[in-house]
Amino acid sequence: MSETDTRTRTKPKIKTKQPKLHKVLLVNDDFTPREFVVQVLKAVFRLTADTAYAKMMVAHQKGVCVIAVYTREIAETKATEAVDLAQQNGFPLLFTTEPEE
Ligand code: NFA
Repeated sequence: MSETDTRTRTKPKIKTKQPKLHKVLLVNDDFTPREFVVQVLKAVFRLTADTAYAKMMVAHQKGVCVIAVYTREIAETKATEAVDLAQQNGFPLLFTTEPEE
């Protein structure tokens, strides 16, 4: 004779949320050489030469370009790394971060 299973089967609610993503923005300036910007985009953000050149040109022509999106800490670390690299080479190149909508 079979018995009824009376165990509670409620699935525990998983409370983890997706972390908010943050954009890294490249800001145009009149002094940093185009080739240096491309080198930074390749080294810090692992862009291909073609993508790096295209994004550099968007910032050059429009004033700003989204380079990539990451979790907040990674976005901030990469932006800082890129700005440090520029400063070590005497360029005023600027990267900023902001949360995605
Ligand atoms: N505007 C810079 C130049 O003409 C190139 C540049 C592009 C700088 C994108 C910063 C960001 N040398």
